[in-house]
Amino acid sequence: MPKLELKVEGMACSHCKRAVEEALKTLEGVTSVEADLDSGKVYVFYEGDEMDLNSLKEAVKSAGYEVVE
Ligand SMILES: [Cu+2]
Repeated sequence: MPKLELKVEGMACSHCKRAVEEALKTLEGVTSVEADLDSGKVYVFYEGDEMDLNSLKEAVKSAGYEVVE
């Protein structure tokens, strides 16, 4: 399964982690999301040809966090 790796700023606790994961999971094509609080890395697993990076960024932003990479 294809995977994208994002670096997200602002996640401080398990609530942040869940907020980011849930926001990304609502996107079309996304099958699962795993956020790591320590590193700020968020792994997005998806199906289909390509995932639109901008919609991922928007979803993270609307949850109140920022994709920095
Ligand atoms: Cu938090």
